[in-house]
Amino acid sequence: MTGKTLAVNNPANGELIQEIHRNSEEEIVTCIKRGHDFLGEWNGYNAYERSTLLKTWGELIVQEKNSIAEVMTLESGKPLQESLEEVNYAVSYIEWFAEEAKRIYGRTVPAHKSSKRIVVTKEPVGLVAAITPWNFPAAMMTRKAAPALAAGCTCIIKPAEETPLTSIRLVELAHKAGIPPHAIQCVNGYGAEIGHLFTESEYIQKITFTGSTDVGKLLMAQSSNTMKHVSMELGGHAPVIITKDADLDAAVTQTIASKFRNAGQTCISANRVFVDEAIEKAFTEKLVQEVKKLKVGNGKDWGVQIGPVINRSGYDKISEQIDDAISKGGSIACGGEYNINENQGYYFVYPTVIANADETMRIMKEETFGPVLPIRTFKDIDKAISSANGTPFGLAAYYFTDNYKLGMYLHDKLHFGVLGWNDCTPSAAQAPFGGMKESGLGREGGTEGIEAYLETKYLSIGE
Ligand code: TXE
Repeated sequence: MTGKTLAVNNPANGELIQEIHRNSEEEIVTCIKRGHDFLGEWNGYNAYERSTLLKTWGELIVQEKNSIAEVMTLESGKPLQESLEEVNYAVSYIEWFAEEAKRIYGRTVPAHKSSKRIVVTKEPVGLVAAITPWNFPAAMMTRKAAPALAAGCTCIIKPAEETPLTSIRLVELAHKAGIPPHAIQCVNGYGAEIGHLFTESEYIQKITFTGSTDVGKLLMAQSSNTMKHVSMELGGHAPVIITKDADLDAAVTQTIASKFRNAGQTCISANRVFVDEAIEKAFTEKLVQEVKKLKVGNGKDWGVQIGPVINRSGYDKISEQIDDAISKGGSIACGGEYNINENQGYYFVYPTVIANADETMRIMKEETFGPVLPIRTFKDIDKAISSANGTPFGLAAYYFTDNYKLGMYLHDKLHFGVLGWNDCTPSAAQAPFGGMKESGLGREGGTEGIEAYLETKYLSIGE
C-alpha cells in the first residue's frame, strides 16, 4: 500500500468533492506505535481533566454545526436537516461520556477471611482502533471515540472511504479542544487494506467496528490471534409488528420515520412490516398516502427528505431486491422506480412500499439499506413473532399495541437487543445500543458503553 490519494465524491451528482491523503502502511504503523506510546501520558490526565476536554470538544462541534452538516450532506448524500440532527446526536455521546468519565468506579468485595481485603479496580483497555461506516459519519465516530477517551484509552479512527471528511473535521476539533494529537488520530484509506494492520498489531487492544456483518466476522477472526477485545455493531433486519389495537396514525408516522431516514440506510431501519390482516388495508392506505409526500432530491436543497443512496453497490442491492419482490408476486403500492446515471452517480431510489410480501423474497430475508418497505399480513401474533425472529439478525424490533399485556409479551418473545414499543426511533446516548445474534457483540451508549473500554483488575490483599 502506497501513500496515494482517496477521492471523495458526492453521491447526489457524482462530483468530486476533494481528494484526501491516503495513508501508507508505514504511516499507519507509525500512528499505531504513537497511540500505544502515548497511553501512559493520556492516563496522566485524571477523569475530571478528560471530562473537561471532552466537553470542550462537544462545544466546538456545536459551534461548527452548520459547516460540519454541510460537509456531511455533500459526502453522504443525506438531507441537510438530518445532517444537522446527526451533529447534535454525535455531540450527545460526547456529553454523556464526558460525565461517565467521572463515574468509573471499582468496588470492594467481602473476603472469606477477616484478615483479607478484595478490591476490584478498572483501567482503560489500551489503544483502540475504531472502524466506522458512512451512514452516520459523525455519530458512529463519537459513539466510539468519546467512551474510549473518557475511559483513558487512546484511539485511532478509520472512517469509511466514502465519508472521511466529517471525521477528519471532528478529529481536528478534538485537537483544537486540547485533546492531545496522539490520544485521538485519524487514518484514511480502504478498509480492506488497513484492517489487518489493526488486527495483527500487538499494540492495539481493542477493535470497535460498525459496518456489515461479513466484515465484522472477518475482523473478529483476524483479531483472535492477539485476543483483542471487540465491539461489533453490525447489520439489522428490523421487523415492525402492528397489531389490531395499535394507534394507526402513530404506527404510520413512526414506521416512516424509521424506514425513510437516511434513505433507509440505518442499521435499525424498519425493514419489514407485519400487520394484522384486519387492519392491513387501512394501514397501507395511510402509509402510502404519507410516503408519496416525501420529497426526493439533492440533500443540500432545503426540504428534501430522501437523498441518494451511498454508492453503486448499495444501489444495485436495493434495485435487485425490488425486482426480485415483484417477480415473486409483490405489488408496488408506491415508488418502485430507481434512476441511475451510469457514469456519474445519482443513485436515487424512490420511496417504495411493496404489498403482498412473503418470506420467499430477498427483501424479507436480507438487510435492504434502502428506502423500500415490504408489508406482510398476519392472523396469529405468535406466527408474526416467529417470522420476526426468523432471521440471523437481532438488532432492533418494533411493535405497536395499546394492549399492555401484549406489549410485555412481545418484549419477552422478541429476540433483539433494541426494542421500540410504539416507538421506532429508540437511539439515545444514555441507552445501551447493540444487537444479538449476527447483529453483533457489545453495547454502545449507556453505562455499558464505557464499560466496553475498561479492563477489570482484582487485587487480593493479605495480612
Ligand atoms: O460495509 P463495510 P459497506 C451493511 C449494509 C450495507 C452493507 C455494505 O447492509 O448495505 O453493510 O456496506 C470498513 N477490514 N452496513 O460495504 O464494507 C470500511 O472501510 C477492515 C450496515 O459500506 O462493512 C468502512 O469503514 N475494515 C452498517 C466500514 O468497514 C473494513 C453500516 C464499513 O464498510 C474492511 C454500513 C476490512 N476488510 C453498512 N472492509 C451498520 N451497522 O449501520 C471494509 N471495511
